[in-house]
Amino acid sequence: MSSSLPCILVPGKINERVLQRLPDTFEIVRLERADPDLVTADMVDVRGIAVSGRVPAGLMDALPGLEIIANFGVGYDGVDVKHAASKGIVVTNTPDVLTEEVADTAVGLLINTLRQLPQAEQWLRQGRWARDGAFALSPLSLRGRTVGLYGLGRIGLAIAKRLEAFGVSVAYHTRSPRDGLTYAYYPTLEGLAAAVDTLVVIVPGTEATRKTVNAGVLSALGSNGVLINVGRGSTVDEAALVAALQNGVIAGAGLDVFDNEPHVPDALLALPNVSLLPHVASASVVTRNAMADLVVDNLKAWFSTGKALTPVPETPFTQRAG
Ligand code: A2R
Repeated sequence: MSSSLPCILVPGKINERVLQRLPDTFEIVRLERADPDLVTADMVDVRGIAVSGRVPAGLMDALPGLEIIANFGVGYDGVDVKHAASKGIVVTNTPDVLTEEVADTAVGLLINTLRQLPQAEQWLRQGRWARDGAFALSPLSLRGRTVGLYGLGRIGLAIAKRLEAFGVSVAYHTRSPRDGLTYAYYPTLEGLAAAVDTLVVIVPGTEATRKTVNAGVLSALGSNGVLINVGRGSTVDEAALVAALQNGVIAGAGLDVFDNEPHVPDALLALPNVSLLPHVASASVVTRNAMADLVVDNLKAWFSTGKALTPVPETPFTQRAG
């Protein structure tokens, strides 16, 4: 690790385009996983991390020259951002470039959940249409629904705009109301859940949002209620959700994210009234390429101008100000 190019550590797996683009400007070091015990003495030159996944405090502490962590994804709950901020390390994420893709997927998942389209396709593929006749009518529909958004940031707003075009009412809960919008605002999540029959979760996975979609919220959503989660699995109390789905407390759920990915509880897999996706909301080639480019461009900007393109709010540092 003696070249004059800044040295970037890539722990674990990351999008191929990041690995293709980094060597133009950087020296690359790979680590099997984000484990400080795997760091060797020659990694003392590491000045940046490009990561899709976790960066624990211990890994930051093991790299004395670390200046920047470029996270692949808008959610950066895998990075110990508090620790990074305390050490003056800038953390970047990939906002905006995935907003429309995730909003598209959220609406697709909502309709799949309500209209059982994945199950209907299986019916066709298994030859049951010809053998057994028409697929059963879906008990649920988007028609006449009121959708509550838990989170109305970049992605939440893009979902809300799509839902307006579908002719359904939209309401939301965030900590502070957004100016200039006509959607009904609810200062509590339980208040929102009680006012709507469809709840779409699109908040970040933080301590403040952890398990906030709990038994009380699900009960307020009611027996015609549908929960869609495209934010983070940690926001939903999964055991309470399974119980609510099993007992008819709510009618159905569509989930792209889970508490312990890639492991999905058997109890969820066994339920007929859920639609499950393997965390694919942003997972198209075009959008993942744009995210990869933003990871690399953040690192390039940091080492050429001293300013990252998209630092997270907790680490608004520049190289000069530190
Ligand atoms: O609470 P506010 O006013 O800061 O609104 C933000 C809301 N939010 C919360 N709402 C209620 N209780 C909380 N504890 C809470 N924390 C945050 O979530 C805002 O409306 C929204 C976040 O929006 P953005 O920062 O623009 O994020 P973006 O790009 O929409 O992505 C959201 C999440 C990512 O963090 C990933 O976990 C996932 O979607 O892909």
